[in-house]
Amino acid sequence: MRKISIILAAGAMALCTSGYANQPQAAAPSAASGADTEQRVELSNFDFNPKEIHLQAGHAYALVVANQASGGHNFAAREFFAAAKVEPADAALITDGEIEVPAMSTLTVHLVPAAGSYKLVCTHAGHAFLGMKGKIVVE
Ligand SMILES: [Cu+2]
Repeated sequence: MRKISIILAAGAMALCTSGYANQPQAAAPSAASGADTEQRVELSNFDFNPKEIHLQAGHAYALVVANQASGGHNFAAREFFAAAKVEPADAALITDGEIEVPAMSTLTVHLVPAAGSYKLVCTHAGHAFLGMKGKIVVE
């Protein structure tokens, strides 16, 4: 008799806790919908972090390019930008497939990337040779 009542009590508790657990989960998707996914890329002497950027084709991103160095760098990915749908308001930030990022500054470009594998480099003299190259993979 005692064993059965313990099992029943445990079962009732499990039902209660699972009921509570569902409440915060239900609220999460609606809060996230509508906003662009942020993809941050850090530029330094002489590196991109991450070196390999993975994005989802057809998904809206806020590409945040942050230069933390005391000198200028750029985010050059001509084929990537040519294939992507760049938000018109941000198009002026891209010249010849390059985003020029002054020292200690951050620029954000909103875009929807197209599937493909693209080269990423910094075109400042010698920077790619020193390690400023990467890859953007859109699947
Ligand atoms: Cu550079």
